Amino acid sequence: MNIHIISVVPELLESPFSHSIMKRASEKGLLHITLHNLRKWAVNEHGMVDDYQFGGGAGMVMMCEPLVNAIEELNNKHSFDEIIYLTPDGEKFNQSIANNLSLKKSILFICGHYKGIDQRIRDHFITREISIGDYVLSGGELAAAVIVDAIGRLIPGVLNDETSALFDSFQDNLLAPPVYTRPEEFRTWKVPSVLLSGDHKKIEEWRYDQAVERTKEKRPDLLDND
Ligand code: 6GU
Repeated sequence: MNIHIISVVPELLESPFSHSIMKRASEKGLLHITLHNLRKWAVNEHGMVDDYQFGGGAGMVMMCEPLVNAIEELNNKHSFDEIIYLTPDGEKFNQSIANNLSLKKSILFICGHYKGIDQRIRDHFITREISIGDYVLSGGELAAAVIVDAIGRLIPGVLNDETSALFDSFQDNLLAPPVYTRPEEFRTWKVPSVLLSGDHKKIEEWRYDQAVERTKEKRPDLLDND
């Protein structure tokens, strides 16, 4: 999968994709992430990419010209399946959107800043608008990091059997069950005996029951969803 990200602070995104699973995905050639600095398409030598909003009001708006030039240049070269604008007023991100996006070949993410981008860009170029939750971040970069991580790990071959995404929380609208590792007893606190029984069918049943209990207790909203 090819992911391109346009941002005014691409440096913010260098670290999140350089470690652990995301790093492995790039090394295996399964995920290519390219960061683009919007200032490259600035309207003047001062790197101008935003301006005051018509009608008055506090806060700057990202201008049409730099972003449209950037989007058109990149889209001509890479022909994106989706051009996604990251914004607090977008559709709320979840595992089902992550699953859907992980099947795409090529995605362009646009990180908003300030008061956001000129509406005409949204009207004419953006295919999807996504938010990562009901709170406001100072820019779309951290949201891009969250979304790219969530979809990157779903690309076939990125995770191995041990880290398989099939058993993640949310894949079946259930939270994941509790997990334990050695030692079997720590300060008198014991690991549930079923996990040491070697009876795989019983272990599966226990995990499922625990997942349902946990979901009822912490996230009952997930259970009334279907
Ligand atoms: Cl995608 N962007 C910004 N700026 N704030 C957010 C967000 C995105 N999602 C939640 N809050």
